[in-house]
Formats: sequence, structure tokens, C-alpha cells
Amino acid sequence: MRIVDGQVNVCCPGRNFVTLKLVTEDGVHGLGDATLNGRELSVASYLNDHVVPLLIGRDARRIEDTWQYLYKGAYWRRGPVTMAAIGAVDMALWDILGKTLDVPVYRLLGGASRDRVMVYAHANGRTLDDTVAAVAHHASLGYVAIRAQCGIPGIPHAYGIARGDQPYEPAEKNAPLETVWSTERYLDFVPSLFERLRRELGQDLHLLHDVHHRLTPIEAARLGKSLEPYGLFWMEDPVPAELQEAFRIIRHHTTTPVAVGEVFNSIFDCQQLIQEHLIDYIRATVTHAGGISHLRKIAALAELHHVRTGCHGATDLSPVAMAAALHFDLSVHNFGIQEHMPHSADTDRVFPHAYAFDAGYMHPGEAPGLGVDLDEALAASFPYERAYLPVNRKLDGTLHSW
Ligand code: KDG
Ligand code: MG
Repeated sequence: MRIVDGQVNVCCPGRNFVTLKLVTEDGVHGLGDATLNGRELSVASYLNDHVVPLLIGRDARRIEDTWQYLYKGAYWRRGPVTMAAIGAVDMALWDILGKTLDVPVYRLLGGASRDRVMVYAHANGRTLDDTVAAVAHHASLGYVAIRAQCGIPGIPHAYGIARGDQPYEPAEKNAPLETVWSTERYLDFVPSLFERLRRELGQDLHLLHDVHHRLTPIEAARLGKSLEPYGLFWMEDPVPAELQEAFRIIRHHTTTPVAVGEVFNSIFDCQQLIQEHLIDYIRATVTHAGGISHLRKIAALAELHHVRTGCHGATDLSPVAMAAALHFDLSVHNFGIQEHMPHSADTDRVFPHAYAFDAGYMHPGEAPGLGVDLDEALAASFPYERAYLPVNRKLDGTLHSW
């Protein structure tokens, strides 16, 4: 079953998406998500100029061999651009295999380990009142797990807070938004949010919070300790994770569970974090961590060390990634939770899909392959628009980690 064609689609139905489509000699096609928020065209070029020509004529069933060929054969290993490109090829090949065998991909991954996938919603507000109302609203939609982010008094544009009545979208058209940050104000304020959420909404909801790499290890330790009374499901990305051993400082001081990994692109980014039990949830995704094949290896390492999965699922991952993540989530034994930010109506029309949400849980559906398609004619009506993630500065003007 030879690959005879490969095309890269770039479209912007509200935000940019890069989608790889591989076609076999039998006319079967598979899709992979290659979206790298703010650097989309670099992956499109990597695929078009360097990867697709190598795939023509290869056997589409040799998924692992193709993965190794692209990873080891490049000489320049890892990195977000390379791994997003390899991830897209991997997803597309699993999609083709499922369609060829007429089964959903999760059946090829060992079958369902659970009947449905618990997801968490995003709730955010500019004030405490708004945020409590947003969490209550998402609970009324059936979500059993909700991430809460609140505006911080004295910090305009705190991370994760929607502007106006728009759904939250971090990328800005044309040039990055420059925001300011005060760790002192943040650390003083955040416990009051979770104190109110528990007081008004009770103990039953799983509550999550994303620190977005903003703290030093000892600051993160203080935050985790101050949030212990509110029993968070997790504290996400407390510090930038380039220095894995820094997580030991957080671990020494707090029992608040730690989640990390949405920016990781290989097992080597989390090897120490997992093997030394420094985290509780690994958030690497199918798109940025080399596809379903590589993410399964990360999950297998994590399973040995009592670490569960919690895949990134923001709207800058396309419905193709969402579908692939749900097949992975349903099958992998040490699944923890899946992030769910609903896509815009335009995005859902461009990518018709079989997966569905019901009362706080999702399922990938029973369609063969990944169960998602690309309406290329509709996608062409939403051309690419340059966009960037915000840049973050401290009050004194120096650049802060994202
Ligand atoms: O591209 C960056 C976004 O995906 C990121 O800002 C979202 O932190 C995020 C999350 O946890 O979903
Ligand atoms: Mg995050």
C-alpha cells in the first residue's frame, strides 16, 4: 500500500491550522495535525520541502519504521518543528491503517481501557465574581473537571483570560501582544480564588489551575502549599521545564499534584521528571510530541512511575489532533484526563468529526481511522493569517519566561 501523494493544507477558520494529508495508491487518505501556534509555516515548509518527497513510494503500513526513518534519518533530532512534522505523518498513517482495516484507531492501540474519556473545561473571568460564575456555568454544562483562571488585580491581560466577550484565544494577529506580570500580586491573589470556589461550589468538582511557566521553583512550592486546602486536581506548568531537576524543590514542599509537558516534544524532555517521580501528570500531545506512536512510549514510561496522562487540548490543536488524542486516551491504561476547549463553529465545519462530548466526557466515535476529515473547499475560504503568542514582561520591563 504505497503512499502516492502528500499535501499540506494551511487554513485559518478563526485560528491557524496546518494539516497533512497523505494518500495511498488505493485512494485511501489519512490526516495529521502539524499546527505549531505562532510558527505554523515552518512546519508546513518542513513537511512540503523535506518530508513529503521522502514518503512517496513508501509502504503506508510501516508506521514505526517511517517514524524512525524521519526521526533518525534527519540527523537533527527533536525540536518542536521536526516533531510536529513527524507527529503529523504518524497520525496520518494510523488514520490510513484504521480506514484500510475498517476499524477506529483505538482498536489498533489495544482497544478501549475505559468507556469514555474525562475532559476538563476552561473557565475564566476578569474578576472573582466572573470566574466563580464561569466555573458554575461549565459545571451546569456537565463538566466534572474545570480549570479556573482569574484576572489578577493590578495585572492587565493576565494569562488565560478572555478579552471582551470573545472566547479565550492567546494568539494575536500580526504582532505579539506584550503583557506584564507580577509574581507577588499573583501569589497573594490566587488562593482567594480557590477558597471561594470551594466555599460556593463544594468539594465535588475537580479544580485545575495553569500557572503557565510563570514562577521559580520556590515560588511554585509556595503556591502549591497555599492551594493544598482546596484539593486541586493539578497545578499545571508551575515553572519553565527546561531544568527538570528544579521540580524536586516543588516536590519537597507540597502535595499539590503537578502537571507539565504541553511544550514537550520527546520522551527525553520528561524522562527525569517521570523516573524521579517529580510530576503526577504528563501533558505532551500527539501533535507536538511526535504523534500517537511516540506518545504511547511516553505513556508507557509514565505508567511505570505512577504518572498519568493529561494531554494538552487547547484550540490551537486542530480537530485532527483532538480525534487522535481521544483514541490514545481511550486506549492507554494510565490515562488521567484530557483538556477540552471547544473549537469555533467554523473550525468544526472545516473538520467534520465523529468524536462527541456528553456530560463531562468524550468519545472518539466508531468511524474507521481517526474519524475526522478536512473540507478542503471550505478551508480555502479561510486563508492563513500571521499570528503570535503573547510576550510577557515583568513590571521592570525584563522579559519573563512565557
Ligand atoms: O499555544 C499555546 C496554547 O496552547 C496554550 O496557551 C494553552 O496553556 C495552554 C493550555 O493549558 O491549554
Ligand atoms: Mg497550559
